Amino acid sequence: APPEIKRLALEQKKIKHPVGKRLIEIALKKQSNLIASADVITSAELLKLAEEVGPHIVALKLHMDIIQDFSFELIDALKKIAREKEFLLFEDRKFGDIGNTQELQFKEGIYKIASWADMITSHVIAGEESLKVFENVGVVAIVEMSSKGTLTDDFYITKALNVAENASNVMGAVAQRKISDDLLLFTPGVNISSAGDAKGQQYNTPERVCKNYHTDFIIVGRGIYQSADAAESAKEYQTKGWNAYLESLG
Ligand code: BMP
Repeated sequence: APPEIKRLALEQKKIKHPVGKRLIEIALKKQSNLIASADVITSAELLKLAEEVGPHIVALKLHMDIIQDFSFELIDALKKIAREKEFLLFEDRKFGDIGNTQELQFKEGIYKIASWADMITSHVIAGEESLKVFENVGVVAIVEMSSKGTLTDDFYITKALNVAENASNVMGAVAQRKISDDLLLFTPGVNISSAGDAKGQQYNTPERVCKNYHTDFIIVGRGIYQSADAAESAKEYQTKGWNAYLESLG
């Protein structure tokens, strides 16, 4: 597709948040709308994966609390790879408490997420004011989940989107449907070769989420980190995701 279409596609979104703008900038430069979910449990595996998928992704999504040997050396090493390969660090913490508790979980404890994460996920169940504590970070609101039987029905989604759109630090939302142009849309539950797992996860292809949901960013976990060659499969998801994104513009 011609470059002016690419420019239009991402700039049509009315994103004011600096982290959202940075993500769009990286996406255009790398021609990627891929976020790899690094759900591995050791520092060594995480760093290896970050090196391998780094060139193909816009952000690396983390669950830092599953790492058995967490340390700030890991954070420093990750930051270095993120800088070199140009991607953001996205902690999928899914906060879901009152503001005061979320603030402690965000800034304190072992992980001190506020000191290194570019982006975080948060539920919006505690209401708009609870989100104010997330400063100097791009917040991605969980408005709809990918799993079978999720409680995020249409009524919840409408109310959650309303909270997300009113909070100035929220740059995007996790959902399985089209949302407004005021927020970036992130869609997990993406896999080329599987329909789901035995624990409720449900998968769609990159084509489906880009064309049917108008997803901006696809999130891929096991499809990449459990494949025989993570770099190769990241490249495949990058190509499939980006092409589907361009085609979704019509
Ligand atoms: P996988 O592609 O291996 O199923 O991993 C999906 C990732 O996205 C996991 O890290 C999960 O926590 C996250 N996720 C999800 O699957 N569904 C949602 O609705 C929200 C998520 O953050």
